Amino acid sequence: MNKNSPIAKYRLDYKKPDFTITDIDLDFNLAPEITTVTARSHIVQLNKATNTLILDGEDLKLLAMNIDEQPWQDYKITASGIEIYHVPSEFTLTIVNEIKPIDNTALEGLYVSGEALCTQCEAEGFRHITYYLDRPDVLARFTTRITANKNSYPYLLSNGNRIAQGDLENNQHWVQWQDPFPKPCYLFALVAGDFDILHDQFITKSQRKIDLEIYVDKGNLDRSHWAMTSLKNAMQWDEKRFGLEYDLDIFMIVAVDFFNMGAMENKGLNIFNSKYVLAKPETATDNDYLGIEGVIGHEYFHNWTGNRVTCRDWFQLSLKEGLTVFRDQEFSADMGSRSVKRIDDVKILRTVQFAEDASPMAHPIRPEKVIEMNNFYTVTVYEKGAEVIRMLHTLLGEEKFQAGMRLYFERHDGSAATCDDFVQAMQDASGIDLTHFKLWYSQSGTPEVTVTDQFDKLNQQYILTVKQTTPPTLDQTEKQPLHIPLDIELYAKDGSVIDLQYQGKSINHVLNLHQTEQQFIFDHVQEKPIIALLRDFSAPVKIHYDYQDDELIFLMQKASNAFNRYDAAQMLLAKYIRLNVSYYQQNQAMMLPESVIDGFRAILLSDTLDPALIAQIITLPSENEIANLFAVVDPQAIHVVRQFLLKQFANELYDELYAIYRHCLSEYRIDHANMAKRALKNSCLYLLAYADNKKEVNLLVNKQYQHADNMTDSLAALQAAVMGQLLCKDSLLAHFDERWYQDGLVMDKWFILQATSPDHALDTVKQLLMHRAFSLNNPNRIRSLIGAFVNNNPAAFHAIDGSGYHFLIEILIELNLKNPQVASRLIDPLIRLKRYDEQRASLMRSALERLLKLDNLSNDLYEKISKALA
Ligand code: 0A1
Ligand code: ZN
Repeated sequence: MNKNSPIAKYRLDYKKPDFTITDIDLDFNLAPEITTVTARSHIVQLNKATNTLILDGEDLKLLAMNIDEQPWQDYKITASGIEIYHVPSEFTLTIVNEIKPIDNTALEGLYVSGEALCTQCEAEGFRHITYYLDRPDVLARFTTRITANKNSYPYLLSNGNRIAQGDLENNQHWVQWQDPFPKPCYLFALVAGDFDILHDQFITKSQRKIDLEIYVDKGNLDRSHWAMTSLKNAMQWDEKRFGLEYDLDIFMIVAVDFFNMGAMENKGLNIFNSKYVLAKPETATDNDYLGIEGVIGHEYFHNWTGNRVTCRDWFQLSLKEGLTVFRDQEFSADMGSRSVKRIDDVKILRTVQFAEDASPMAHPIRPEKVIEMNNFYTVTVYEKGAEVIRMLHTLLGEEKFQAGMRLYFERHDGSAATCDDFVQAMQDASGIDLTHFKLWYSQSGTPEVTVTDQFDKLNQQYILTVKQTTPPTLDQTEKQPLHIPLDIELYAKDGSVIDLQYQGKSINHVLNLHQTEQQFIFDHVQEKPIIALLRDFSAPVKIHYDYQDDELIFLMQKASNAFNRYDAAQMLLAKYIRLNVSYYQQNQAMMLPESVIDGFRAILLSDTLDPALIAQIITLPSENEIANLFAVVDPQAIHVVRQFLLKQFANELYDELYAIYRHCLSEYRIDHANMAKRALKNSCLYLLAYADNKKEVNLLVNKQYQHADNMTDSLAALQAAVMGQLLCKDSLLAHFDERWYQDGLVMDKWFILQATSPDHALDTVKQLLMHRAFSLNNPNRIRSLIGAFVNNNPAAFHAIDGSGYHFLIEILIELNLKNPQVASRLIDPLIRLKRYDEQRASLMRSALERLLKLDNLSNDLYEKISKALA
């Protein structure tokens, strides 16, 4: 951590390691205050030109060093590790060092979570445990022996299989683990603590019996069953869809309360943020259940895509993350509603990833230059990375895509690979030329595709002209045309689908865009068709086409693709949002035509559509989604316009919303059909909360809250009360607090609601910093109170007096030292100053300049601030 000399690394500077480590024996003598680590590594020289071994290490106290069992003094400790001179070409290195888990508030390396000790080593956490070649292309076989107090730490866990254990004097005991699969050190894990354990088994397709164990805090066993169900579903799905079987005899998941991210795929011993494990109907919403299913799947799928084949260097992160997100998305789609899942994923991409492209942190899915690797666990690497894999899947089709996967494993199993290796396997297995497609890995930014059309009645031809351009991003000014798969469909006025053909041949509905401008001609088209563009969001692009309102209403009702229906509704709303923002800015009255309301009414009353899809269509875009429609964002105007639209919908559709609400009341079950009904019911309730008929709605909301037997319904009622500023708001908030204040995960929901409330949110957030359930040491609490405020309450955060920025700076000053990773995620909304008017931009700039002057500014924050101020 040094603001004056953070060293950037470049992808193109990759060099093979000079040495490798084939085997490592770790021995931990565990205690929270001081842990002693003894590491015995078998080291082999790879580059004959050097006999200096350079190991990474941070915050370590070296106690002893031996080479081939002899004390070794020929070394120097440096700022980033240790240099050991004149080493032999093959030898055993023994290092003994001390670490202090209790002081580790950054939650990287070995740290204390509640009563337990646990590790987080991705990306570069292992260097906080011992001196090592902390890079993903060094793969070693690990054995780990852990000694600790038996009362405080009855369970001692690490990767692989338990091979020995025993008791010692003074209430100490030990366990030894062996992982037969060579792995990079970022996949190392250790957990010590006292837990309740849920046991189960899975029989693989080749009839191997796998023990499944989920470790949770004592008393939480009744919240671990859904995670186990999800795990078994994931194991089965990976066998069926990808032909991939689990490889060890045991698979463990540990839930911890203090975790910087969602979860971690350590070999055989996944460590999870408890948010993505614990669920029971009283405490978890339907979305929590879906989140758990997705993250359990994600980490499990990493066993092949990430662990068996890992990354050569961290610039290749999307090799494992983009692919694994694609796999978890497909898993969730196969388990539930494919179209609803697709829309949810697209929403995240359009809201958060498009915003990242428009920010100073814009980068390709395979970054070129990195100061702090932890800053690159981004929506671009993950979600856009998954879109790139999805485009490959669209271009190849399932069968060839799976052939590509098989070839990829055949070539790279047990080794560290690159994104190029992956695309090469896809190309070789399919015979499809992917040379141009590879540009998606190196070009950043959101491509814009503009479509114009022409109907030639005389020749019965429909002609599409498609142009593409990618606006410059901060990291890259020059852009080239990409290979974009554009999935389309044409409709006649009666709703029938028009066959795509040209000169007697049928044309595939996925058009291949390669050039800045291309034309596509369709024959035998008898009338001007209505076009559905970007079916299923076939590419991560912005699309422009001059739709008329009636065409969008037609697509909302008739498009065969659910995403297109949803998207047509979004485009219709976007049109009137833009218009009303400019009306508002010019002090004119806002308006929404009756025909638009009628279009939504028809969707609401449809008895053929999936209720969850209806819920998505009638949910207005968030203020952040709306912000992406504008080059210069006016958060105040966006807020007012959105509130206006909510009110219009609520009042105009009041009777229908009420009726559908009642129609959807049903007994609580956890299955997708039941969840879908609940989603629609609660979307209706949410809209109703904005109606003028406050009295009636207040009764309805209050009643739902009082009678709810599950968190989805209680929280939906509470949300309606807060967002609609209903009379019952304060009493319900107080009741919720009293009932749940001891349960951090539940209180997170309560914090989020108040942080995103339209009413005096900043004052409330400041007060809640002192709440009994809040702690600035716990990343989940920080994200739900402070993160929700700065990210999801843009009108309040961007208050024109700068109070939101000032508040964030104070918090960041504290977190910069405590937990740089969490601080660095919180700063994102502040570095986007170029998206705002001059007054806000200058306030944001001075806030950032203040931070830049800090002593001990972390590399994490430095990287982002320096880009923002450049
Ligand atoms: N590989 C994990 C994500 C992860 C990354 C970094 C972490 O700590 C800095 C923790 C987890 C995943 O993709 O799930
Ligand atoms: Zn992952």
